[in-house]
Amino acid sequence: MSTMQERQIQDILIEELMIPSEKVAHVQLNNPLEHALLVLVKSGYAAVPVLDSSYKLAGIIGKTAILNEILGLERFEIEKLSEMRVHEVMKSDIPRLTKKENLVDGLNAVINHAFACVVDEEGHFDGIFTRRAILKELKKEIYTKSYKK
Ligand code: 4BW
Repeated sequence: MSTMQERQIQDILIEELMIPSEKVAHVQLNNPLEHALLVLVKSGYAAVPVLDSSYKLAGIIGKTAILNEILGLERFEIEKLSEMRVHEVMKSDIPRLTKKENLVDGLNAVINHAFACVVDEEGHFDGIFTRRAILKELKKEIYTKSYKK
């Protein structure tokens, strides 16, 4: 890759490609698991961000984690959906990005995750950066290169 192309990629900021918070489905720390499962099923997403009451990022929660949690020896223990809260099941060790990081930082963050959450200096949730955003940029890059040949 040429220096010119590298510079262009590093000039693309996360804030240009992220999905802003108001368009991101999310749940809150103290929501019952039942609410989280409803949001996940209705939105169609496998996992969504978890926020605290001041809109700070706390983690993410996914369908598989919820189903694993309520899986008993012989049946799903459905009653747990109303007894347990999101904070008991969510994953908090997740990649985080800031708006001013660039596409390469974003690429590193989504190698092992379908999306990375974007936060400000105080941890407030700004949005998400997805694998789809990276793939769209790579597609542009490939098309531009083919066109130049
Ligand atoms: O409802 C959907 N609309 C569209 N346009 N695409 C969807 C939808 N649901 C899934 N997809 C596609 C996307 O390409 O399937 C991919 C995997 O979805 P996921 O992970 O396993 O639910 C989607 O890839 P992506 O856009 O790169 O998104 C990666 C992950 O980011 C999703 C989901 O966990 C999260 N996500 C994306 N948009 C979101 C969101 N979470 C909450 N709110 C959003 N608006």
